[in-house]
Amino acid sequence: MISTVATKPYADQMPGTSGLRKKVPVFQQENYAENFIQAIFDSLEGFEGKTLVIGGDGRYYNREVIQVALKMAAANGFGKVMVGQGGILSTPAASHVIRKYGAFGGIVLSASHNPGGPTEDFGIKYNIGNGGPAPEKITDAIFARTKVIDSYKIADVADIDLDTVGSFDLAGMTVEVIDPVTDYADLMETLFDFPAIRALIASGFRVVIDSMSAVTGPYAVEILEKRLGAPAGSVRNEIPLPDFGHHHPDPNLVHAKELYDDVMSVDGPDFGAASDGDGDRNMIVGKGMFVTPSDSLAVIAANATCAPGYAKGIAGIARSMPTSAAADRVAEKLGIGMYETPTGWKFFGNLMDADKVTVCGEESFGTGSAHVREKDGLWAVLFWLNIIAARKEGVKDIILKHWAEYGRNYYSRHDYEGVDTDQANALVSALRNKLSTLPGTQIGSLIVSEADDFSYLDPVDQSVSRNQGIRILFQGGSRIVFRLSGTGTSGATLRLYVERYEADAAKHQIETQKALEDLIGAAETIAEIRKFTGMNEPTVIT
Ligand code: VG1
Ligand code: CO
Repeated sequence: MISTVATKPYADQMPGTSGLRKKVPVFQQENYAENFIQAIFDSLEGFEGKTLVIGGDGRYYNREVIQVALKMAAANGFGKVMVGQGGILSTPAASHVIRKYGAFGGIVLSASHNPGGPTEDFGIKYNIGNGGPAPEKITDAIFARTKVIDSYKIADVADIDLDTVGSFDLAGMTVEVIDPVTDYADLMETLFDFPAIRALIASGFRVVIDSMSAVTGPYAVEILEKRLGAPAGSVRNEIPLPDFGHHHPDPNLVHAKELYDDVMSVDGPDFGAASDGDGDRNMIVGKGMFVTPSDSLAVIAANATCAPGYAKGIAGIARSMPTSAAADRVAEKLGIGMYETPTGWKFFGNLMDADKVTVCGEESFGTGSAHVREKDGLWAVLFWLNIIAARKEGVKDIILKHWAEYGRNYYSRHDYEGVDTDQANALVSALRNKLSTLPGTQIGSLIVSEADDFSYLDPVDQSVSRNQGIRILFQGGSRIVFRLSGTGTSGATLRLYVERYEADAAKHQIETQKALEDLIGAAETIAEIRKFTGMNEPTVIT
């Protein structure tokens, strides 16, 4: 009943910022998914008889790979697999299920904010027993294994019915198909003041969530409409579709523009939010105010005690290096630890496990806390609603007061997508070569104070991650950062992150791109982006 199937390695199965992501046709090559899944199992020890969690964001190819993963888990000796009904589990919900049921680990099938469909993206990620993405030590081992793999194990049995909740036998292993929403919704109720949010909504405060035809729909309907009493229809695009209804499920000002325009319109809702494909990202828009993810982290940290789950205060804050320093000022004021990590949620896990930090955030629309070990889109939305209900103020007032108290970190990210990979690498090496000569250089009125390639020493396990992004710091606290994306599936994406601190409240209303103009100009002077990319402008500005 168990077969060992001969296979040949693929050379390109290196996990990126968040798992292995490729176009669907790449995954459809013979044994491609099987090889990677077997490489995961071969890199783990001691899972015999233990539980594995499997779920995905419902995108095209999700169900097929889940069936394969179930049969391979059985053949490799897992005792039980918990899988979301319909193959659905948002990334934060998967993290929670792993933790709640003490599972050995989990396989999350998602390409997150990348489009889905027969010619679009798919992804596989392994999460460890703490519920978080596998650290580099494990992803490196998985990659090494993919390069030499010569066989995989699979049970020769019929497919499991993924649509019926219940327990099934699969070649001696138990498969438990679980409701994907309830555990997660229950967890949210323990963290936030649901009665206060319900009262806010009942008073006429209008909330809209755009699930972008991706995984958060069922979660948002259950929580916002059923448990918090928002009118039916408050959750838009609430049915997860394999191709996300051709949406690009990336919640930002470009791809969630419709929602943004609606909230900004005269009789639009008071509060709008959107999530990405797998439900770990969030975008927050209030009347007259778009909240940058970096500011969102700072505001959540500063107001954390409004929420029952955080009433005792937070232990510390962590942010990815390119995320603005807005949260640093909050940590300073609260007298708690502040950690700067490389990009990618996997770097926060150790800090949370060691109780060094409670809330974490990334500029890429990711915020979360130690309630799970992934970033969590709906969690951020509920946190904002809780803060609004507690402070009895709207988003705009909260943000303006925050800036008045802490100063404003003007912030923007410019993405250059679809750049030729060699050209992108050439740009980065040219930058690296001139790093030591930059300090002291004057560009316009800006003077470079420091320039380096970010390297991180994990304070918990002492592991070191190098080459995590080039930072150019200017006198006065402004900075620009360059790095190449590790989640794309075609060509290279260059990300330029730009930040300027402004203490003076009289200067907090400048249009962001204008406020950052000189830094954007300096980035071009230093990195010659136009020359290397052949592009005059970024493809996406957030
Ligand atoms: C991007 C973001 C990063 C995020 C990662 C995964 O990575 O910049 O902050 O953690 O996506 O998010 P990169 O390497 O492309 O810059 V998700 O929602 O795609 O799991
Ligand atoms: Co995501």
